[in-house]
Amino acid sequence: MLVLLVLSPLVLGISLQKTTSSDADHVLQGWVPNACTLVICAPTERGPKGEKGDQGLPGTQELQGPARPPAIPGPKGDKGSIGEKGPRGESNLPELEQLKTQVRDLQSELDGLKATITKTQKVLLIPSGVIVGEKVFKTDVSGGDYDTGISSCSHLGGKLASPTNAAENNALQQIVIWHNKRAILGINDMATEGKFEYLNGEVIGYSNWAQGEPNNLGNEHCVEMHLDGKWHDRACSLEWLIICEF
Ligand code: MAN
Ligand code: CA
Repeated sequence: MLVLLVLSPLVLGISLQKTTSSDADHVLQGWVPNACTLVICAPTERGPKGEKGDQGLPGTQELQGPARPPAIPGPKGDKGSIGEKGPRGESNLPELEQLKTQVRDLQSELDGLKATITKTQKVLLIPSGVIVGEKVFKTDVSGGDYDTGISSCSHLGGKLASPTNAAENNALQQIVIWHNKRAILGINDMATEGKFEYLNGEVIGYSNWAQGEPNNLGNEHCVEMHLDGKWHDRACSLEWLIICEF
């Protein structure tokens, strides 16, 4: 009984709330098993207007911008060469300044990585290859005459080495020295005596002839590099270290 007394106001309260909805009959139907008191007591006509209720709770705040992202911490690693790093973590610097610092740090990190890659490539190529500019000279340490050189380099996807400037000549000379063998170049004057050309038929734009060369001694149409990096014209049937370029 006591329980009923306690519960009835609750039931009543809930039921009254429901009756204020637009479909009171439907709602009452739904509550019939436990709300007979309400059915009996509910007036058929509207009573006088009640006073206005309390003002509702304020709505949730809207249109607030998204939460500011936390400060971006600087990347790990050594201090770059460009200035001191800013404070890590919660910095008061404007976001743009933080980004600029990050870009600088990344740039110096990238420079470091590039240098490491270059060095690694260089070390891995020794003693059979050298990188110079965009070009790579490499030997598989095979030997042969001019025709063999042409075909074996082509087979490997390259060309017989043809230095086109002093830097390339020095790089090629390095391999010649490492192997202590003269190398055959991708240069000849087979088409016209004395007119040396690259393999594509273009007249050479750079040369490093030894003193007195080319002398065509006994009909020499090929070119070899000696250990001092100097060139000599030689008979194409001789054998040399084959160095290709890629
Ligand atoms: C031969 C000739 C010379 C050349 C030497 C190189 O004597 O081809 O021109 O300089 O060989 O050993
Ligand atoms: Ca010669």
